[in-house]
Amino acid sequence: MTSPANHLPSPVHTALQEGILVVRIDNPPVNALNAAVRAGLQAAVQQAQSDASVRAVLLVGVGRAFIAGADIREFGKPPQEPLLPGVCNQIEALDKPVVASINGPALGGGLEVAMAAHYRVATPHSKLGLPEVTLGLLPGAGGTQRAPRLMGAMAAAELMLSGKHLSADAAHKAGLLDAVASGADAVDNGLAFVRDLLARNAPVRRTRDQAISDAATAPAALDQLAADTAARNKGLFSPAKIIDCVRAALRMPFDEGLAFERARFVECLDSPQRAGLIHAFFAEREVAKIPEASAAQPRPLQTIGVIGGGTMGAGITVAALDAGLQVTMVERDADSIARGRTNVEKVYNSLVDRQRMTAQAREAVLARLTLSTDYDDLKDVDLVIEAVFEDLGVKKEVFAQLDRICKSGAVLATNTSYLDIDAIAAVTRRPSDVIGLHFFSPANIMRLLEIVVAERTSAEVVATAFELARKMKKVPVRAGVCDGFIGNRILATYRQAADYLMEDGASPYDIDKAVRDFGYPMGPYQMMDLTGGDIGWATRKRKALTRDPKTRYVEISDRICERGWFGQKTGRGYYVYAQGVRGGQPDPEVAQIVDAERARKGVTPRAFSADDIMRRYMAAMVNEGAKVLEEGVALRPLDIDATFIFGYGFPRWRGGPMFWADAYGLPNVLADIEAFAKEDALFWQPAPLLQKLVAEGRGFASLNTLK
Ligand code: 3H9
Repeated sequence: MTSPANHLPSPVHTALQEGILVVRIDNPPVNALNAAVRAGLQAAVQQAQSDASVRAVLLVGVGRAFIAGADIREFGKPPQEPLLPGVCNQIEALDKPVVASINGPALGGGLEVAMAAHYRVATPHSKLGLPEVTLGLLPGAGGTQRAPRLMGAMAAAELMLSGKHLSADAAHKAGLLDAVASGADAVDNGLAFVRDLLARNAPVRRTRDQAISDAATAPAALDQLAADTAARNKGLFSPAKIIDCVRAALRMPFDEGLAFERARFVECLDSPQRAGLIHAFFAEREVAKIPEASAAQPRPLQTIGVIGGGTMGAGITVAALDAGLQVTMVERDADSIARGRTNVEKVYNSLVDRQRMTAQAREAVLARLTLSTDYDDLKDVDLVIEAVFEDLGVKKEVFAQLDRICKSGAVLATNTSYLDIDAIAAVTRRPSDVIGLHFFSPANIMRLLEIVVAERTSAEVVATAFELARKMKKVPVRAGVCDGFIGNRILATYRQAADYLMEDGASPYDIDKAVRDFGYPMGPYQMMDLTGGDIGWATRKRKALTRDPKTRYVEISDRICERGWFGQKTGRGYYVYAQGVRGGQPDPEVAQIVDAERARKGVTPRAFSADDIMRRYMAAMVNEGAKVLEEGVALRPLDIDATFIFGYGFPRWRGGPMFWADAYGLPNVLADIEAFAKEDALFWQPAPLLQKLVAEGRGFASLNTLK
């Protein structure tokens, strides 16, 4: 069979076996439903209809997935016939039984195809879900109408709003599957199932004809769910539309419900959030594509050493244990190692308390942890991560020790967040084995891992670090050495812009609110209170010696720290934190400090709207991002996007700062910077790369492919 779309062989093959038309979908890697697959499915339906010897149809996916959904690379391009909703309707309309035999993921449009079939069976390791919400969409091929008929309206709404994947067992219990097969082969499972149907003369059973089991109670429950969803998904477009579609399923005949769904789907498809979320989906995967991946193989990675049992060291230890690795944690004395053990155990105890883990499983994990106060115990580890106090001298001492002790070929990693890794590597006789692994706190939770490649780091060591990230399910971003690498360097710049705004007239509370309204979970001053003002204070003191005296320096944070107000941990920072009350309250005394600093500097406060605030905040972020790119500290704009989405709370639906900049328009970003430069030309120096892109009429997206 050829695909009419492009005259290539069709990715859908059919074969008649015992009167059963076996339809194999073969579009690696995950059988996404592109135009050729849709055309192939349509042709297979026509074949089944017109060939009298076909008694039933079996749909299977070749390889590791049934179907992972619509081909999301097609979104944003002109739609190509046949469209998936029509194909699903044709499958359902067949008057011979159609069975979907699922192996692996049946997601989004993939599950919609399966729900349009008359029966469903799956291998035990299959995953079923409607994750469109994570891409700014809703199930648009009948999913919002068929899922309520199979599993009930509320369960369907919850599945679609969560984007979660159900296990085969859970999907069976929920009513999505007729059976979980014991065998691993989808064709064998499916053939056995169809044979049984035929033997029983089982009828065609169309999902569209089934009643919704909770039709009486769902409307009121959906109102409550809608209210909860609005509160939970601030700023997101598609969740409310999903609920509207489920309401339509309850209220309208099936075909009207489908038309209603289609209209809402197109609204989602056209929304900028869809574009941002799909960019984030691909960025999450593209970051692992680095030059070293093709140039070298990772070294063996079974055993890890972690130096330090504080918050960071313990978090890294948990991440490594969760990845199935053997971990040796080293601390300087018995008290510190006991504290390290407690920090690690706390995480697993809490899982056991919340019944997310059995006590037995906790013991099995902790059995892979060795605690020691002797560096010599690191002599056999494959990779060691140092997470000690952030001081170059201390780190150099640690690396000199590691160089003496660790076996040849061990990867020596530092978790520094800004120190010069070349200088750390230089104290060893093996600088090519040294790399930065910058985890974010809490290290067992945060997805971002900045992999900092120093001057002499070998490709093999880089590949090993990426392999570690893969095992830990992190989002690895390759960064070069500079003060703060990608994330903290750009953060420092936009934080500076925020401080200027504050001194010039915006209150810290106005700034935090504008940033939250943009989509961040919290603003920069709330963040500072959370992480501890003393950390930034120490950095500012360190940098004071080298700071260009012409640079504008805002001292408000110093005034606050001088009072011992370091944020949440001291009960006071930019906000006051009353005992037992969640979140902080604005502090009138902080407002007085801000006023006093303005007066001391002779600044007459101006009014800034939320839009004024965000334009400066974002312009600073994007401009520094362009500089980071130009210097090769980040490989591509998408690496910066992934850094901020997965490590700094940047709203995923905006696609990351560089993607946002393209959408806002680079000429607009540049015009803003040039306007702000009239107030402070030193801070607002446009990045030459930004100027170049504007002059050439290009966007950051044009730099996303590696040469
Ligand atoms: C939808 O269905 C809309 C419909 O309701 C309505 C239509 C009208 N398309 O993640 P991996 C690529 S919306 C295109 O590394 P894993 C992926 O980029 C869709 N490409 O593997 C990667 O490419 P590369 C709803 C896709 O084993 C490669 O496949 N469905 C798609 O860790 C391997 O992916 C979803 O949201 C796609 N749909 O995980 C499911 N999916 O090798 C999205 C994957 O070049 N997909 N690719 O980097 C997933 O969740 C995971 O990929 C999956 C496999 C669990 C399937």
